[in-house]
Amino acid sequence: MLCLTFVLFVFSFALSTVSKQTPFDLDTSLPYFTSLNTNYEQNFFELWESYVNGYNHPLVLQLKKHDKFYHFDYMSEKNIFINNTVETLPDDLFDEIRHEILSIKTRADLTKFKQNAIYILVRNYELDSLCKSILNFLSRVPHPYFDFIIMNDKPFDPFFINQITKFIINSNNPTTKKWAERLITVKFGLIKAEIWDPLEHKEDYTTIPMSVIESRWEQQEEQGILYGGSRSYRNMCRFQSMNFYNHPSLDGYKYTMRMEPGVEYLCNFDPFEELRDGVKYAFTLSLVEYPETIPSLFTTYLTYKRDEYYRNRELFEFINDGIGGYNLCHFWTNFEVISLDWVRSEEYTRFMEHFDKTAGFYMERWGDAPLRTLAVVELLRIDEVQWLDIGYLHPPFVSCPGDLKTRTERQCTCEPYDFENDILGISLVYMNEDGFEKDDEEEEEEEENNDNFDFDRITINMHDYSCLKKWWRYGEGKSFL
Ligand SMILES: Nc1nc2c(ncn2[C@@H]2O[C@H](COP(=O)(O)OP(=O)(O)OP(=O)(O)O)[C@@H](O)[C@H]2O)c(=O)[nH]1
Ligand SMILES: [Mg+2]
Repeated sequence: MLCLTFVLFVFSFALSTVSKQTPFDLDTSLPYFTSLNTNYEQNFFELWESYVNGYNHPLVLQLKKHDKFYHFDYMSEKNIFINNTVETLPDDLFDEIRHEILSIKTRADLTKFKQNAIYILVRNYELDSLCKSILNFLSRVPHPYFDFIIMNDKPFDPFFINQITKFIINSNNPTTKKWAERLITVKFGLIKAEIWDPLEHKEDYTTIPMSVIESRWEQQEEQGILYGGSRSYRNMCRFQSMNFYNHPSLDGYKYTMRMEPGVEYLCNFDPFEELRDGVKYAFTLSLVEYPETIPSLFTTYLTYKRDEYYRNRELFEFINDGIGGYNLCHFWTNFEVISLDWVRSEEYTRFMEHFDKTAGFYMERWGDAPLRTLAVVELLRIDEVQWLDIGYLHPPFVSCPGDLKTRTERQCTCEPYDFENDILGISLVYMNEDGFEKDDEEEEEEEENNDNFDFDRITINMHDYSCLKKWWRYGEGKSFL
């Protein structure tokens, strides 16, 4: 049984206290254990009971009412912030932290450290691939004691919660375990239906009839547009573009690094420590968007009325195709480090609402990556954006530092060059056994046979997919090559 204290926060006053014990050692006597006792919570306990009794419980719990319930917070009973704030920590404990995390010299540094979080949006069935990414992350970051904020539009399965907290807090790594237990809180946030899926209250969202929207999805599906027929993918893109940072579980944090299930970090790095002062957005890969997913995005952008926020658009050349259009370059948001103060600002909100009111997220299939990119270009200065030269894999693309010294220092396990063809590349492609790129027929055959794709790392010419060269030219300037 996990030796975890299960702490439940809600944002309003407590209405009642639940007296059941869960295997997370829920201690209802703690003063901060409060509960609105919603159906969600009730269901959660029922689900838990069936779980401990060995029933084959459903993976996804259907939630009838979750308007008041926001998140569970988990921390070990050894967590030093259960009874302390940064200011009230005893001096000897603070000294111990300073010796462990050298970048923390003052209590203000510790406050700053605590304001960083890893943010993950995920589904219950992605448990395995998320655990792998988390384990990989924990082994790559020198002091991986950030809080984890994990969100879902469906209630998290208790088994999911159990495993994830175990990997993050009770990690088997003895060198990090002590501080993980003392410093990390893991929060499991539930996203309200009306925030996640505005079409549930369509009359408040758009006058476009549902039949019209659905026929657009069918058309896009027939055209073979990636996720063209998916409502949930669209909800996800809209949530990542203009909502995640307002979830109450992120209150009090100032920066998040986004993580996704299935990604790998191929070099040592620290997503927050490496940020220059004043940076509001950091990325590692920049690619070209599928044009058919965003037919009207750029014209919608051009109709945005600037006012006092107008900032000279220093970064516009990065997305300029030279003839008045969009060159499709975007930051790949599945890895991003982002200032929450920035995205919570009035200017960012107003910018996103301009797009959202056209219902383009649903009529077309706008990804959060081009949306975020346009916001960066519109609202940030060059010195507020940073390219992080780290090794990162989100299949099928990978980035790897081009500079040997960087790769050595960061202990990278990736290779950035195709030596044979003398090409600097960024990509992974599907390979057959002979080492040649798989053609469509081979891939289809594999899919039919349910074979796993073999990923083999080869690099391909970055001109074809990557916008990094443009970034070096119009953004910060290139730092290698
Ligand atoms: N809770 C929840 N999470 C979702 C949903 N759809 C996507 N996500 C998460 O949102 C993130 C982006 O979704 P992905 O499916 O990875 O989208 P993508 O990266 O554009 O596409 P892939 O190439 O398939 O990875 C991931 O962290 C997913 O786990 C959903 O319907 N519910
Ligand atoms: Mg993904």
